[in-house]
Amino acid sequence: MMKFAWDNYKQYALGKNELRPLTKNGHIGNMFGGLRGATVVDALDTLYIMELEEEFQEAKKWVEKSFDLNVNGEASLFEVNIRYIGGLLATYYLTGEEVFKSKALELGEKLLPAFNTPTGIPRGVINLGSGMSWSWGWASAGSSILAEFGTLHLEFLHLSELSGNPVFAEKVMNIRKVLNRVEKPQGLYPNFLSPVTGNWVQHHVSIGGLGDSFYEYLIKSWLMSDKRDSEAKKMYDGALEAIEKHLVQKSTGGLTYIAEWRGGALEHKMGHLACFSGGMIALGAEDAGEERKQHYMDLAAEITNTCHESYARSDTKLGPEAFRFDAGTEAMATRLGERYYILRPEVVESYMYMWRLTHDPKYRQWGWEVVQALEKHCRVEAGFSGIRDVYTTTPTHDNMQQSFFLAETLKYLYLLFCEDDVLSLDDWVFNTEAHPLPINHTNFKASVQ
Ligand code: DMJ
Repeated sequence: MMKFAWDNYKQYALGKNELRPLTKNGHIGNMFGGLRGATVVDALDTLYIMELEEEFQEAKKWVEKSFDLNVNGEASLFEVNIRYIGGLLATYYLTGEEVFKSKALELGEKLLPAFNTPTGIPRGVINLGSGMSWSWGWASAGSSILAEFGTLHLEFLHLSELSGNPVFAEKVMNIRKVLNRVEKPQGLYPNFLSPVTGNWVQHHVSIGGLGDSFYEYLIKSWLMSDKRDSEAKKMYDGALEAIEKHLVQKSTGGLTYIAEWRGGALEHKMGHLACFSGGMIALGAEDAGEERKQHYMDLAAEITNTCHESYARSDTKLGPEAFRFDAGTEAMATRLGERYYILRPEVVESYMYMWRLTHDPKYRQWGWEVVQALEKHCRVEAGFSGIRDVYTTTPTHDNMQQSFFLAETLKYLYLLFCEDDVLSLDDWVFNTEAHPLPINHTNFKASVQ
């Protein structure tokens, strides 16, 4: 599947950001500010890990010869960090090849002006040429997004480590400071924060989109520091406790899910994005103390089961973008606009963690069901495509092979069927785009205050 996805991207879209597999051309989009080759950089480490050597060399050659960082355009700080910097750093650590390190550092420098705000909380959009930065037009009152400024920590610590320049680590440690200072409503972290005042702008809380990887990076910061960054662990424990108290629900049919919170009122909806949380909670359970460990493993298994149900209850056996628990519905999309599947990884991501941490064979079984469904409904003549409606067996394709399909979905599926020592969880943490970063077993100064 990886070879098919890559070969088609290479044939029809090399150098563009994504492949359009129906029209057999490339897509550039407006997320990466003039940067190109998002699929190349996102796919590098997956090709390497899968030992697709020829294909890895093709990707590497493109980075060496054609990857231009002197661009001018508005980029998402978050997306550039998780896909490009994460992909380059992981490939450097896996191969030791300097080109990946130098590109990561050069790109990292270009992101720094986004932090020039009164609080040091970065804005979401940056012009990679001029260094000017903005908040997203759609974000309330010029706010920055929790999942965006909260998903820089892992990569930025590595940028400091590799460059010897503390500035990257300082920027992300300051984000922590601001977050620790501001009062949390009932211990929860809302999704919108003003980079000017450092106060919350709106009280919407979600473990799915807009919040998700902030929580993920707290527990992974702790793990990546070889369990020395106790501030991150404390923040994670506090956040998870509040989430469990206020957001975790049980449906009448007995399914556990995590609802969204709008200033106190619950919306009984779970996004596909929120399905990473089963894996995250299992990953953190080990260090929750004897008493809590089993409790969190059970919670992780229940949430993963609910996400599996969202797949099992569809005609394609792929899950919708969001599913709801209301008006007699359980784990199914109720709105037309939420029935699509865009090759997202979060459900198989949780299967991979649950498999590694429990070895219950059902997770491999569930992963295999996803493989079969992808082959049946998403494979088209020239690549893999998202579908517009998971509830019909003759779905319309959206003509987009997302770069995270190669970075994450296929990598997590592959790891689900590998031995545990392939990218062992004892040695690596995956950034939120599934790019592996090494756990520091020696002296990683930047990660500990
Ligand atoms: C990926 O880019 C990352 O996993 C991110 O954290 C959330 N969204 C996509 C995949 O769905």
